[in-house]
Amino acid sequence: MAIQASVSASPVKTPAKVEYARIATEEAFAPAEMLKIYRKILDGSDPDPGFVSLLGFYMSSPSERARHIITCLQDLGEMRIRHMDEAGIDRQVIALTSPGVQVMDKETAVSFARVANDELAEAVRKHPTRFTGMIAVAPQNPAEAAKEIERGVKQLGLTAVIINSHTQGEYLSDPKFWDIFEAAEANDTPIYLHPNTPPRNMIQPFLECGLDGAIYGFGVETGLHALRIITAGVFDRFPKLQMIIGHMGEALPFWSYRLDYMHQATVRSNRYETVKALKKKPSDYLRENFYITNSGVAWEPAIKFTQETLGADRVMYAMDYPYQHAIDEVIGLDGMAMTPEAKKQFFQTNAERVFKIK
Ligand code: 1DF
Ligand code: MN
Repeated sequence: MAIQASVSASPVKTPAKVEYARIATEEAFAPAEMLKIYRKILDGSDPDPGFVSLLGFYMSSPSERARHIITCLQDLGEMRIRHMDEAGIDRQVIALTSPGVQVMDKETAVSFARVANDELAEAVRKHPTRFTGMIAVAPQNPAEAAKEIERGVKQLGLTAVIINSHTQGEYLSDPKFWDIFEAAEANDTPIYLHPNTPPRNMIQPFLECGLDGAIYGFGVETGLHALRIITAGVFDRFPKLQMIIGHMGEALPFWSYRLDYMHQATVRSNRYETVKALKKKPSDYLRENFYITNSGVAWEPAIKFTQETLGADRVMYAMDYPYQHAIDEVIGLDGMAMTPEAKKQFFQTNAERVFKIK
């Protein structure tokens, strides 16, 4: 099947009314105050190269796409809802845009996560039928992150956690972060592991050819992160923990066979101290502990492959507004050759269950 990608908000007609609600599950916002903090970091000494390449670009480029994105990110009101109406999106599940607070110093990150969560919760209270929100946390301080997860669930009514992949080069596979997993499991809330640009010690070969961002670096870095979490035994320790990964599972479903074979071969040969036996195969954790969204990938064969290998109850729709604000993709996905039941799971009912939408 041919690949048809569009690059901007296209002047196409609003998608027709359908038998299901369309819930978009990886949608981004950025408070103006966060962009001010970002400006300071960018102007400071030796900022993270991936951050400079990504947010440094969006915050300074005069291009139409960058202006549109920066404008849309800051709105949690009428403009966003108009864009949703134009695109036939019934509900957005919204999270603080990447890299969120993870690029900030520890103290600022902890305090700004609270500010952002309060702001998002307020928007959700104002528009309860259109918005659902995720809890931003600062992995820089795992104990505070755990507290914020509890506050987000119990006091703010937010129903998932957003973590934008690595935190200044550190990965959640390190047990020092596992208070976060414990809190997510205890509060019955999934963690959306969203991409970030590759960290300082990984980015150079990506950066020199312009492949560090959403085109490829995001997927490589975040797929690696999810795999590190699996192979570190996180789901043997926290079997009820659920994670969500976008961009068609950052390609991990496609890797399943090789991951299972080589993981077992590696364990058997005692090749690495760090590769330990797990209770299950890597692909079993993908099927039992991960939900996959199609953010950035409006492509029927990839969606069907993932439904076939993980189950139709594990694959959800996402637009990735405002980064991939493409109405024609919605129309294309409405037209997928799929049973009405599976299509409704994809667009609506899986998200309702995962994000506790009533
Ligand atoms: C981009 C893409 C930026 C995604 C994002 O957040 C993002 C991009 C800063 O195109 O630069 O979330 N995305 O998920 O594909
Ligand atoms: Mn995204």
